[in-house]
Amino acid sequence: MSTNTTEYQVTGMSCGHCEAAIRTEVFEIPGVTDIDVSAATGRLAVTATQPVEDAAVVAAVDEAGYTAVRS
Ligand SMILES: [Cu+2]
Repeated sequence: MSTNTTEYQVTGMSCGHCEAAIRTEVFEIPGVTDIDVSAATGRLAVTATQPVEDAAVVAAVDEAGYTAVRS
């Protein structure tokens, strides 16, 4: 099974709670199997079984209260 990983830069995160909020929202996107997110660097990597729309990730991060930009 092939996977697709896309990376984003997130602004506004400050702690583990922020990371958890983003994980919760992004995991709701169909096909997402792994999320690597760091409040320290702002990096968000989303791995999925199928290509994920950037807009879906941006919307999920927005739902959590932060802003993501494809990097
Ligand atoms: Cu926080």
